[in-house]
Parts: sequence; C-alpha cells; structure tokens
Amino acid sequence: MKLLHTADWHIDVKLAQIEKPRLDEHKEVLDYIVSIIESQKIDILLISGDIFHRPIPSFEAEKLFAEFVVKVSGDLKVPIFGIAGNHDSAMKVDSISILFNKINHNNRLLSLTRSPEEKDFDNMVLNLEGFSVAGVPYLSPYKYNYKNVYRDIFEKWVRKLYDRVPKDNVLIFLSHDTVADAKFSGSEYMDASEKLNKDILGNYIDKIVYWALGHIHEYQKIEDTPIPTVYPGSIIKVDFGEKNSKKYVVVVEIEKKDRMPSLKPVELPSPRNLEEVVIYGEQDLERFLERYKEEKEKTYFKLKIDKTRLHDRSIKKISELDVIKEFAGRITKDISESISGYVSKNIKDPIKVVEKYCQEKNLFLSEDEKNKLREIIELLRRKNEEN
Ligand SMILES: [Mn+2]
Repeated sequence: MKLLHTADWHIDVKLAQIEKPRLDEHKEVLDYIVSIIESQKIDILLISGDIFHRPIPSFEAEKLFAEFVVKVSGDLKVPIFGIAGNHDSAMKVDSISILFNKINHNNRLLSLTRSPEEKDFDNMVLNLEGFSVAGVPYLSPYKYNYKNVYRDIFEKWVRKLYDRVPKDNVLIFLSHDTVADAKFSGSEYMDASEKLNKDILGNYIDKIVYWALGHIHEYQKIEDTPIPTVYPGSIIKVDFGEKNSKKYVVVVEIEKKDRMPSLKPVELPSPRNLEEVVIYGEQDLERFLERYKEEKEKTYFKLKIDKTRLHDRSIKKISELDVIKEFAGRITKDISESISGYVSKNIKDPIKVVEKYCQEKNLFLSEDEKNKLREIIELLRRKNEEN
C-alpha cells in the first residue's frame, strides 16, 4: 500500500506588498503531484492541513482545488484524506466536503467547528482493506479554550479513533500540530497550542505505523519517536523563512508484514525563488536593477534598503518595482555592533566573521561596505588599545 503524504498547501497565499496571486505556482506544483500519484501508483493522498491560506479563499483558488480533486479522486479514482489546519476555516472546509465526498466515497475532508461529539469520531476514521486512516483536524485554542490541556484532549481523541480501527488494520494518523524538537521555518503561525510530546502516540504502536503531520513548513523527520513521525513541509515556499528550503511530498509504502514503512521524499518543482537582497548604496541598486530585469519573472525579491545612502530619485525608482521593500537606515551600524564583541577577542580578520554572518543571513556585502567595515574595525581596535 502506498500513500502520498502532503501538507501545508496554502493555496491563495500572497506575499506582503505584492498583489499578484500565486495560483500559477500552485497549479504547476499540483500538476506535478498528480503526475506522482499516477506514476507511483499511489493508493491514497493525505493532506495534513492548511489546504487554503485564507479562511475565505478566492473563486480561482477554490476552482484550482476543485479541478485537482476531480482529476485525482474522479479520473484517477484515488481517494483523498485531508484535515483542516489553522489557516483553514472549519466552516469552509465543511461546506467543500459535501461535494468532495460525492466524487469518491472514500474521500474525507475533516474539520472541527467545535470539540467533537461521540458520533463525530466515526467520520474521523476511514477503514479500508488492511489499513485505516484517521486524523484530528485543527481546533483553535483561542475559540475553544483548551490551552494547557491540549495534550490530554489530544490523547483522548487518539484513543477514540484507535478504538474504531479494526483489529488487523494498521493505522495512519494525521494531525496539524507542533511536536517537540520540530524545527520551524519561520513562516508558520504560532498559536497558543501546546507542543506535543514525541512519544504521545507511544501507547498505540500496535496499530499506528505512521504519524502524518502538518503545520511546520520545513520537510523533516522527527528523530527518536516510537512511530515514524514526518512533516513533509509546505508544497511551495510560503514566505521568506523558506527562501532556501527545498519542497517535498513523501511517498509512504507500508507492507502488511513489515510494519516499518519505507519513506521516500520526492522533491517538488520550485516555480519561483524567494530572495532577500540588501541595498546599501547606489552601486548595489544598479547591480540589482540589472538582475531584476532578467529574473523578475522567476524570483520574488525582498529588498532591505539603507535609505540614508540613496538619492531620492533612486528611492522613487525602487518604489515602482514589484518587490517587497524593507527600509532601514542602520544596517552598517547593526553589523558593526554585532561584531564589536569579536574585535577585542584577537580575531585576526573580523571581516571574515562578517562575511560568514552575511552568507548565513543571505545578505549581500559589497566591496564598499567591506572597506567601510575595515575602517570601523580599525577604529574599534584603536579604541580598545587606548582603554
Ligand atoms: Mn501552514
């Protein structure tokens, strides 16, 4: 049996300051996911929450999703099991699921508008031949006031789902949560939910063979867990926190005899790059404008601009570009402050430290800027010697 685990689609996401919807990116990636489902002969598609980025998605976003569902669950007859994430409106997901379930009777799109009642748990489990899929959709801690007791509630729900799985079935379990030790990308929304312990499903290992998580946008397998625990990450780069990350979906193959699933991450195409560029002065701007001409169709740029070193006409020119602008007038000062500690520690070449810092932060350091820093370092050295 082969499952395709995906999460955090975020259809209809936009970048701050850029009006253009990013549905063309989603279309390309979703088409690619369809091709994986076909070529790998996937038996069921999982979506571990955050299908849409906004509670009320645009008509175009809903159309894109509907087209995908018709292709996968209608034409290819592959069921889809999805749960709502913190970005999805539970009501919206609920209303979509009515038609969704008609396309394929094994489809499930689960949402919680309130804490589930006993009968709701029946719908949260899909029992098929030899395996079951169950999931806990996201429930807002603010609306339902479960802060600090979420772990207990979660465990109670897992127990109820587990009890509904036939004795000989293995269970694949979905949720949209933060697990201890998971690494954030920086573009996830931090709510008041508690982190779940890595071993919270430990009492159910006789049935549960895979924990299909969503919420964190970096692909990762959590280490030292009783059950394979995986975040596939988002399917496109949702925001700049993910600018350097690759995007994946995970093919999970489960043999009935061998309960350890084999996991194969499949890299997705990245239709657009996200890149941060620092503009310290006129020279950097000129260089950037050359790149912008060439790359604006395939890259979203975020400019960090030192306003104090640019002519007014240059600032006006920047304001007309279709880029994200962040104005700061203290970049050099920030860096010089952050390295002043190193200078006194007998580091031979503090510029190397700065270069490394800039590389890590994906900042551009111009020759001009390096010369300025050399001057600053010299000044600091002399000052230290005087003291
Ligand atoms: Mn998300």
